[in-house]
Amino acid sequence: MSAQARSFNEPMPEGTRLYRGRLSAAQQDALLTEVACILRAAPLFVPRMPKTGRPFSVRMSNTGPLGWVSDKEKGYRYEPVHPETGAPWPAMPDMLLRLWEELTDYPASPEAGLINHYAPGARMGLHVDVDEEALEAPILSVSLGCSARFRLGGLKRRDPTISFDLHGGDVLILEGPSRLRHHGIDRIYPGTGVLPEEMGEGRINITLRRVRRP
Ligand SMILES: O=C(O)CCC(=O)C(=O)O
Ligand SMILES: [Mn+2]
Repeated sequence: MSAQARSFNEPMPEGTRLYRGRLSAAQQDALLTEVACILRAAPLFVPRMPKTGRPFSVRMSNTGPLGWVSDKEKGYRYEPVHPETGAPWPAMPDMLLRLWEELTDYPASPEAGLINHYAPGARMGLHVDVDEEALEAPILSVSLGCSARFRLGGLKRRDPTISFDLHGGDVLILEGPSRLRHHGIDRIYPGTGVLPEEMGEGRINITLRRVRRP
């Protein structure tokens, strides 16, 4: 195991846990194969901003009983079915459920696995994950494919931010005092990772969330 894979917590604010290289190359490949299968059943869609209808640059899909969606009319929310196909979201891979069990002590499974696809040029503005009732549950996010610049802010939008890179195989957890920190992706670094061919160049991020209180 490389020194990078072993490093556990870089200096991070309380409640922010970064596991560098938590997934081996073989585990990343296996997970990407599962994601490819999920995306065949639940194709990436373009979410839109509430009210303006402006498209996100990130395309999304979901796995698990609930999926995060957003459109002009009804805004940010969780839905049990895909907004375009109307089909239930595909089941969450065991690997992700096990990762949640191993790294969190939350007493219930995640309900939503939001899959974000960043093509070169895509980004995600500074935001807070706040559409969940179970705000006491951690957010666990897995990075695959190309590396990206992650920005972590404070509880208020204008608080100072820190930035660090997330690479394929990294796992980031926001919980407790960090659960409501602002965060976003400034950019991805094309050419730094590989996705299955049908996904094209870019980065996949899977964000596991508990939505309802158990
Ligand atoms: O892509 C990432 O690493 C972050 C994604 C994110 O913050 C979200 O989906 O809410
Ligand atoms: Mn988020």
